[in-house]
Amino acid sequence: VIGGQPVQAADAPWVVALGSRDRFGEARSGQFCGGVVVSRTTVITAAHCMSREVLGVDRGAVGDLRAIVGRGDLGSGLGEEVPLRRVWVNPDFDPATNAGDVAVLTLEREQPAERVIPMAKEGDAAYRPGTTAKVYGWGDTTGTGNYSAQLMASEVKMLDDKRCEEAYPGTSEGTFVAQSMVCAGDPGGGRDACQGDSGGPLVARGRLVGLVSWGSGCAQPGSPGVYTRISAVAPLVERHG
Ligand code: 4AZ
Repeated sequence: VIGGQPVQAADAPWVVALGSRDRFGEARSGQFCGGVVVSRTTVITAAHCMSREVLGVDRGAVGDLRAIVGRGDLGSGLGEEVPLRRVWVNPDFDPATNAGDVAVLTLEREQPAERVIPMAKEGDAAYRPGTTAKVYGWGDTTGTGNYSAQLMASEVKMLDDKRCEEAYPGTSEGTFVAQSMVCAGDPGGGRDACQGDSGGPLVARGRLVGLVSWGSGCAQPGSPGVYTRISAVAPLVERHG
């Protein structure tokens, strides 16, 4: 997260770090993506977080993946590392446009209800352009590879689809598709999600509105962040969670 502030786990209990058991000896608990608790046994993340490139051969099998909950500081032993019972990656995820960037992870252990954030529905006021939102993650804080051990959050604005349609008409990074994506950012630049934040939450009005998905660079004026539209994937999440 660029332009953010540190956040304690207690203030964002639904934020998840995805790590891998074979990397727990490394700094930052082997964190490689974010996720969100959307039911007592379900975490969602980006489909692209489950790709071979992101998981990496050295990260071992999917059986070694862990959802780390209740741990703001990845250097601490707080919270718990929950194994996954099941991983469902949206088969309709399109890596050319990035549409449908969602995966559903079923947890081995039920989580307290306090860790669950409600998903926004279509037409929710939280999607209105101009609404203040927050994006959370342990990703790059500078755009130069400075990952954070502490959970960070940055305030951004929900932006009109037009902003992203103009910025991403069909670029090498992806194509903005309004029905399955959300546009958010800081029009002046300076605040944004970045590498390592993928799969983590975008929250507005107490509801999950997006998952960090893609963009061109980080926090550049005129290149907003693009998020998986939660209202569009909620039915899939309910079916596979
Ligand atoms: C990434 O590479 C990434 N600025 C995530 C979010 C954004 C750009 C890149 C949005 O995971």
